[in-house]
Amino acid sequence: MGYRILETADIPAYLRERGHWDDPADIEVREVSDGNVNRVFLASDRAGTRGLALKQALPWVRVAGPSWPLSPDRSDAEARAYEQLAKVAPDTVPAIHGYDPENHALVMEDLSDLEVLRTVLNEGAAYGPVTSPRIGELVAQLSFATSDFGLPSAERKALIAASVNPELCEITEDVVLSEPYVEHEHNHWLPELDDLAAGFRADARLRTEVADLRHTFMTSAQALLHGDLHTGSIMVGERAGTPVVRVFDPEFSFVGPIGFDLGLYWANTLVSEERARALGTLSDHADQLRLSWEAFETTFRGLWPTRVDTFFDDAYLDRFLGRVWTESLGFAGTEIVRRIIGFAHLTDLTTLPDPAPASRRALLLGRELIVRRAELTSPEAVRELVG
Ligand code: SR1
Ligand code: MG
Repeated sequence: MGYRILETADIPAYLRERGHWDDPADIEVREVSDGNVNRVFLASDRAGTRGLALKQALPWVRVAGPSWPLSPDRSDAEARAYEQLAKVAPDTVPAIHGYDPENHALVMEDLSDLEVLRTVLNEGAAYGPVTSPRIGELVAQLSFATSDFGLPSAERKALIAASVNPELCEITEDVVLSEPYVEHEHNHWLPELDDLAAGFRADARLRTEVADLRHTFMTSAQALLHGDLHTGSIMVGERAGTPVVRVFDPEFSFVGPIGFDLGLYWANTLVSEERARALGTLSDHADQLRLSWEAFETTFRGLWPTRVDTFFDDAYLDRFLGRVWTESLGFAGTEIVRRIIGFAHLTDLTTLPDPAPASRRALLLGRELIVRRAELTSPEAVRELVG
């Protein structure tokens, strides 16, 4: 394989070797891998005063094992994305202490004082006023800075070339943007949803709209994306009494349509809303799409006067943002659908005592977002649809 796959016992010596830790005898390590794709370890000193996180890409998809091989070079995309994110929003990503391309390992800030947003929502917490605005602002900052509005044309071409991430894009093109609409071994669903799963596969209108979104994903090089911006890629909490939001895991990053990042976040907020509705714990769920969009739009418009190419005029900005809005809704719909009848389901729904009714509602909402995205011209219109 040509590189060292690190086990828990290897981490102290590895951190010493890489200059991250002086005394390997004073390190305790635990594996905390949680996502579908990689391994993550947390190292701390015995006094519990210092911690580091180490993430390593395996040559396969972690949850599938060697039967689903995947180039570990995806760690390069993640390291590059963190560099860009740190330029525009250093307070919204973990500090990166080092990247080892030979072993596909990133050493970074330990965020274990924070919690994964999906986890806190599943436990019944509200979003609060900070998280969604911060996510919208971050998407605007990253996307403006890496678009043709933020970078001169030649630099943009270099960024696009440097950021190609073919294998992970192909995973998205497959598991999000096609497999749920055809027969595929990755797909699974609750038996109570047999009718909808079959109906979606036979739905020609839906298929064409998803094909349109898939082609947009494949061809629309608007800006650098996080690429997998769901509520499991966001940590929240407080430090010194101040709310903290950190976005991590940008290994699916590439230069693509901005609406893919917003859409994934929106889908996950809408699914969290269905969970809360089912449990009778609805709080501020219904505000999150609007809050993140408003922050995105305000930040993007605020950056517009700094654009490097003024041939793009103010009327074009309106048109551009309208397109981003519409595409975001469509991508949100595809993310909802794949999380229920495709691969990689969401604990928001799977841990409900009776997941079928909420899953059904979410699936139908996902379809509407895809096929009616052009008619839904405001957050209020989406609200009416959600009901
Ligand atoms: C095989 S990877 C499946 C999913 O996990 C990641 O977090 C992405 O969301 C991907 O689609
Ligand atoms: Mg991930």
